[in-house]
Amino acid sequence: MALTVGYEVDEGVAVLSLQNPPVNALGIALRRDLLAAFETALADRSVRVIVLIGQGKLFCAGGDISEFGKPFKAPWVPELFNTVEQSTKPVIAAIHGAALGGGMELALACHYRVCEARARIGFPEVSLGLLPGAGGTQRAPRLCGAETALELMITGKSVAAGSGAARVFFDLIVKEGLREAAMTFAQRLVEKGLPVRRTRDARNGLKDAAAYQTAIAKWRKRLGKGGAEAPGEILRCVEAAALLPFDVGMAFERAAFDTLEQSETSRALRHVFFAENKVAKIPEAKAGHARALEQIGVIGGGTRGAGLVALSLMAGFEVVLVEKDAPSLARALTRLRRLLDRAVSRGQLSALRRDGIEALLHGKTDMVALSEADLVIVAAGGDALEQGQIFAQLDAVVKDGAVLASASPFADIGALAERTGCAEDVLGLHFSLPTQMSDLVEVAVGPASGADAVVTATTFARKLGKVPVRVLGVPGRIGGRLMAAYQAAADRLVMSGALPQEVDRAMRRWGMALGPYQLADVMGLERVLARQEECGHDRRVALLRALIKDGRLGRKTSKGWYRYDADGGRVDPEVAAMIASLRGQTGGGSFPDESDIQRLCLAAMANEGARMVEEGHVMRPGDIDVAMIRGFAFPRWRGGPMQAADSAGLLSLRNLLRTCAQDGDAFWRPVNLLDDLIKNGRHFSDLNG
Ligand code: T1G
Repeated sequence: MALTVGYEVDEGVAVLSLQNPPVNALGIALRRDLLAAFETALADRSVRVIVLIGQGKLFCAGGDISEFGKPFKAPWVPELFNTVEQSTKPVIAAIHGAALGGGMELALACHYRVCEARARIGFPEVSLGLLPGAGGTQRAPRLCGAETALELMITGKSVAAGSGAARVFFDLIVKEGLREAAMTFAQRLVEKGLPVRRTRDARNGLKDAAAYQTAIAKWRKRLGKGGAEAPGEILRCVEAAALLPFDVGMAFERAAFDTLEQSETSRALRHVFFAENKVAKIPEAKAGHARALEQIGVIGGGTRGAGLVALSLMAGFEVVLVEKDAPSLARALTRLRRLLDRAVSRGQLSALRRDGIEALLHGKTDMVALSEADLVIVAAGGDALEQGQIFAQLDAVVKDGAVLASASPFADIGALAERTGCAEDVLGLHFSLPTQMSDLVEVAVGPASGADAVVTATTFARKLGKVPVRVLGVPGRIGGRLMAAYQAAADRLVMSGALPQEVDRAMRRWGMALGPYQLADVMGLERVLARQEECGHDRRVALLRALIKDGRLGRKTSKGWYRYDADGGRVDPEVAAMIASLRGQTGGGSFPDESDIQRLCLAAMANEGARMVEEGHVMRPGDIDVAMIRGFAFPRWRGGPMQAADSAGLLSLRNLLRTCAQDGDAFWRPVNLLDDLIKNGRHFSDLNG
């Protein structure tokens, strides 16, 4: 087994190189090899100074996240870093690329730090539901004070080592020549006979006690009373750093870390970290190659189309926008300019770039203008027939190899491909709305979609800063189908005794940003009805139809499931009366309590997700989790519907579905995959590969 730590001695300087690709994560092999190399350097009488440096693209990305949730193997990082800090010979960290989490904590345990100015440093543990558990909460504040420590640890954001507050961690910051600079620094240490300098003994960051306490109070107020798990624990550990002796503070940090590491939230967030890495692993990536992408065509400048044009322009692409006639084009350009101006106000686009960006845009009313486009997105055309006609016309216009994508979440990609002579270049690109704010792009693959087209479309989505998730190109995609199942479950609950506001409150308390009825009013009830019908839930939409018939289309008509005025939305007694009247016809059932509402909605989503896995629509349950978190505001700290179902227990959810299915409503019938997993003692997470 190749050593994960290189060792060489150069004129009394022992250089220990971390070489555990791809990111020098502090897995057990690296920890053991680092300890052994360190002990060798300490025992080698010719060694006067020790330099730690990373091989590859960065210094160290921290603890090995795949090890969490399992018993830790010695040496665990806090102990290893204490060994580094207790060294009798000066230890220098030489940082390039990134020092994140445990990587930055390793640097803090060293006595001196030399860093490349552009290297990223930070403590992203909070994004995993954790805290810096290898001395970071105790050592960092001793150097940088509470404000910078809390800003870095509670936001989890990385900063350039050469920027503002981060400089305080480093003795020398260089633009390039890191290794030479570190070696020169080491020689100087020897020449000057500089001693070891333990961060645990530093006081600079603690000297101004008032400022320290002010920062603690500010962040405590910002976190609010509850103080969400990891952020609240980080605050308490940083506060302890100023109050407790170092070793007691370390014990305090370790206890807090162990509690978080065992929590459902951290397990869920660690799952999302790997799931988001895995969505990139698509079968087409092996054989496919991304084609050149310079000019993007967009047909249709409505809400979705204008959003796509804005995103493409902001990503630097030349864009040809085609509308059916001049008035429509004028309206589309007005919509687009509003989006670009809003991007400037949000800081997503500089005013300077805003001025010049329209030079990349060509507004046209004839598809022949798309003859040079590398990728064309069809964001127009209502039903399948219209979409099919557009694709047939496109086929006659575009150049060989142009990728043709439907933006509609309900388009049947196979059917559209048959209307062209280039089926291998046809697929779907469904940007969840609002296109500017949502990260998700569902790459809908048809039966004939070629690897190059899929890789090209996926690359395009990434260049727009989106998260592409692969799905089969059948109507509904991931988000549409799971949100339709969520809505269908809620509608059944309302017809069996719950009120819309009770379902909404239950789901908001469970962690959803909005309940299904609030969301329906935002989306528009006609669009919800169309989605329910497209996804096969057209039997239980009588109530929805009744509201639409009553002119209740959602927020845009100031009434939908709720009534809206200047003060926002409020419960509308008329809706309750409509429900009672309809329920009277079907007979209300027992009123489900809040946890039943939550479990039933989760069970419905997870069951639909299991169906998509079983039918091969998606590659992994984790892909569904990423899609729902990134595109449909599913709470990240729940890990996504499939992870949440694992956490809730598949057996109990399956039994809940079975109970509901007893009255013959097929909607609740558990799919076979659920039974298979339960029978074999497995979980959705076992299918993530
Ligand atoms: N542990 C395990 N695997 C990791 C990893 C990590 N820390 N970081 C990356 N990987 C894998 C990743 O899954 C992918 O695998 C491959 O490496 C390349 O990653 C004790 C408790 C450093 C900015 O949260 O942010 O330290 O998909 O594609 O785009 O107090 O990786 O190829 O099989 O993302 O160049 C805290 C997480 C850990 C940093 C590089 N550290 N990593 O981005 O590469 S907890 C983090 C990143 C901790 C201590 C605490 C990024 C990156 P595969 P990649 P990249």
